[in-house]
Amino acid sequence: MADLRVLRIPDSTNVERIALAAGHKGLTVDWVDVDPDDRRQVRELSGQDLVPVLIAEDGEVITDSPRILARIEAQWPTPPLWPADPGDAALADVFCHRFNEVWKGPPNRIAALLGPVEFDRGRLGDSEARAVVDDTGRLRTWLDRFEERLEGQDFLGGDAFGICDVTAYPFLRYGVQAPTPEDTDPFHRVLHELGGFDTESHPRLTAWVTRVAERPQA
Ligand SMILES: N[C@@H](CCC(=O)N[C@@H](CS)C(=O)NCC(=O)O)C(=O)O
Repeated sequence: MADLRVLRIPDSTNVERIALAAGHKGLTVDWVDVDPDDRRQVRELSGQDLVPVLIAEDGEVITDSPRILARIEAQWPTPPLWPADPGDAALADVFCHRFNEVWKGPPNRIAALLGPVEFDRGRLGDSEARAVVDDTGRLRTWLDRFEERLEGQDFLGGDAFGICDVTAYPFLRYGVQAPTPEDTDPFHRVLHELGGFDTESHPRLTAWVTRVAERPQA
């Protein structure tokens, strides 16, 4: 029997967080593949439509990747995802909270404006076009902050792979890696096309993507 049972859809950034965390801890996952266009199973089990959803051994159903990651850390503390020092652990939580609640805003808003098929800026009104420019600026400025953060350290939280990398990598990696042809999520396209970076523009962040891409995933 696997250590974890998790509902997922293809190309889900938040699901990839669980795969990275489980890989780090050497846990096995029984993945339950859900049709993205038919969420009945997800809804019946968890009362909402989003994945990942963890079904714990005791039958508890947990939604929301940060809560699932906290649960995994509590049950399998070694090797850790959070720093041992309480102050550093609190700072890692602040980073993750900001990533989830603030960083995701601009690319999500741009994806909503540009639409799923064509990034047709021509049909945007003036204020919408300005919003895309402003949010693209935010996305790119924050790439610079990540680049600065990686000076002298291999991972976003310090010298060791941890919760900050698990939280950010599935999103930031699109800055280097193109979405697969099957992946039609406009959010991923925004991250790749407007949030793109390379060894010239962001050498440390690009090397970090390569480093985390080599980590095991369940
Ligand atoms: N806050 C949730 C967000 C979950 C979420 O947005 N999941 C996406 C996949 S990454 C989803 O199920 N989206 C619905 C859809 O694609 O229709 C988490 O971190 O788990």
